[in-house]
Amino acid sequence: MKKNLAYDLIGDIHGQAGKLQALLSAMGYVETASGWEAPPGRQAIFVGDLSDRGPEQVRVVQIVRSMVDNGQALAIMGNHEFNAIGFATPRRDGAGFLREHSAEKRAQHAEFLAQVGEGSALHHEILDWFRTLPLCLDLGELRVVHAWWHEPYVELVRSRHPGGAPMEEDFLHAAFTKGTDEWHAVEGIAKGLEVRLPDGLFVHDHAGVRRHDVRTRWWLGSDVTLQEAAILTAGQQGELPAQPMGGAYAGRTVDDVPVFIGHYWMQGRPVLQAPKVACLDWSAAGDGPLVAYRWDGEQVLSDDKWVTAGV
Ligand SMILES: [Mn+2]
Repeated sequence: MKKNLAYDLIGDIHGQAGKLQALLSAMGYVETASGWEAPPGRQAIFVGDLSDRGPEQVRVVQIVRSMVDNGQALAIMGNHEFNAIGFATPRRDGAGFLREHSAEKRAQHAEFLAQVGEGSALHHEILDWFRTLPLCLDLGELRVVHAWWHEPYVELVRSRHPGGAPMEEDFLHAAFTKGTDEWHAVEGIAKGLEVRLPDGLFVHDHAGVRRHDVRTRWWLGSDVTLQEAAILTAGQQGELPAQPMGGAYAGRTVDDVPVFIGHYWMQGRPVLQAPKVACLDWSAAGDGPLVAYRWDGEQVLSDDKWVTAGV
């Protein structure tokens, strides 16, 4: 297999096939009879969350899967793929499914279930492919994870599920059992570092749901205040106190290998989160663009390398 010199890292697509095709075209990828082809010496990397929410989720999976099969792309699992697997996997004890079928969780997943046909052969085929995706990638000179590169969790998931082969039943059951090491690791890697707000405080997430936990900018390190670290939708930043995060907080700055992430519904024009941290999710699921970072081997990232499409 050819050695790739350069990668185009692509953010959370959430069924927006039009934005994906526009972005690939903008970067010189070409659609052929066997799928989309990367420019010579390049390969795409998808950071997860292909599914849920958008109008053409099956199409997006087809495009990305054919690119992976043809050596034109790599892909990792996001929390939405992980949840899709759990939603359709029966518990061994017969008590329902690994991810509960509550009204809230079914609503989050309803578009996907409708588009694939819940329980259909296509549904199972897509999930079988999702199960082969790794939760993170370490390519030596760059690292890719959906939400949080946290070394202890990375080591655990790599040893239990390196990707390529389907995620095993034992690991899957453990990862959907709250409080296990596997549960903590997958929660962290695919959903990020969340902290509980002080008593009585809450914020609203991008869907307007009241939350007592907030996602944090783990990449700012541990010497930050709650107000600085919390990732909030516009207008809420001043509502949290400027109190230190405390000794147990696991945030860490990235000083070695650049890390690419998705997940966080960033707003506005794409910018780096830190010299070695790029978030690729700029709300393509909503009104935002689908975003790529064109990486050519640099160890310190640059705001000159963004490509956007779809708005
Ligand atoms: Mn996500």
